[in-house]
Amino acid sequence: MLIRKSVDIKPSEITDQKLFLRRREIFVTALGGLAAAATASALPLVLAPAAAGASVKFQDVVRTSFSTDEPTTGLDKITAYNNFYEFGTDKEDPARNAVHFRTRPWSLAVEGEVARPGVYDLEEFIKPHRLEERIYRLRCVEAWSMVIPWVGIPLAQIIKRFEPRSNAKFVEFVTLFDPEQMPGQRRAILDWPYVEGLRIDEAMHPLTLLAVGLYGEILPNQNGAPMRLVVPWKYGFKSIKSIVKIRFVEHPPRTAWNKVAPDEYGFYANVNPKVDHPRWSQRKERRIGEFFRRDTLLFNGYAEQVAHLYAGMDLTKQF
Ligand SMILES: Nc1nc2c(c(=O)[nH]1)N[C@H]1C(S)=C(S)[C@@H](COP(=O)(O)O)O[C@H]1N2
Ligand SMILES: [Mo]
Repeated sequence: MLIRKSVDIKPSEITDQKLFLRRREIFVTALGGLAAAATASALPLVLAPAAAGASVKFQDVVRTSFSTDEPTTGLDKITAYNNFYEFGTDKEDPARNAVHFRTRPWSLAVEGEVARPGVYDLEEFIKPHRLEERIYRLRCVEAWSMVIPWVGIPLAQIIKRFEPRSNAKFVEFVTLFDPEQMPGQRRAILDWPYVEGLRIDEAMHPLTLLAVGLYGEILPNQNGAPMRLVVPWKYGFKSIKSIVKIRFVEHPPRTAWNKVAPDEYGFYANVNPKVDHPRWSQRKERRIGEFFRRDTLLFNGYAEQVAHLYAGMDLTKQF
């Protein structure tokens, strides 16, 4: 068996080996950074990946009143049942194929209709902010849901610092494009890189979170490390992972899922039990870890906070 394995070794596996070695270097630096931060900085922030099985806890994560008090889904489930097509289309693929994904160093390009465009180092632009815990539901268009204790920063706080101009009506988000690290991108399942978008008022809504962690720890790679969007009243595919670019634009961006199937995945993608997916009902959902299906709620239960954003719109047409 061992001999077969070495004979069958693919170029991708050799690359993985190299990445793994590099990752160990990064991990050592991360621990160094953690020790230094604990003594020197007011806001210790370590976003470097942990070694497999290890974890890096954030310090001083603030609890707010935005969280649901529903029981949270187990960490084992949140990290083993994922949608992240860059790492494969099966739910188990991301946990397996994203192990060696390099998430440090990481920078974010800010472009378009803003006074302060540029390329920002992840840790630098996060540093001025307090990290918050937000326990939100995540409801996938495939009709399953979870309750996840995210750690992140309200996106509005970050956007304000870039100073969008008045003609910035929409925000486009782009995932890393790196087929060498992301095997799913070697196949034309989607028009890579993954792109998502929000109206500027949706992006600035206090519920919209830029997540950098969950369960108090840095984001596991399969959940969108080092940073991903979380828009709790919309279907999961709006919550784009591993973001490298934010573009402020005047017109609605063409999003990855909308491009492949516009009749199935609308730009708004607000959770709505009354608007079925063309191939299945959205009336109910299965909470991962539960046996009986439960009713899906309008705007995923956040109607009180967000319904006003869509006043006067026909949600069956602008789905
Ligand atoms: N870049 C990228 N972001 C993505 C996806 C993806 O395939 N690629 N899948 C989306 C979908 S369909 C869902 S349901 C959520 C799943 O997030 P989770 O794996 O953390 O539960 O991520 C979303 N963000
Ligand atoms: Mo999804």
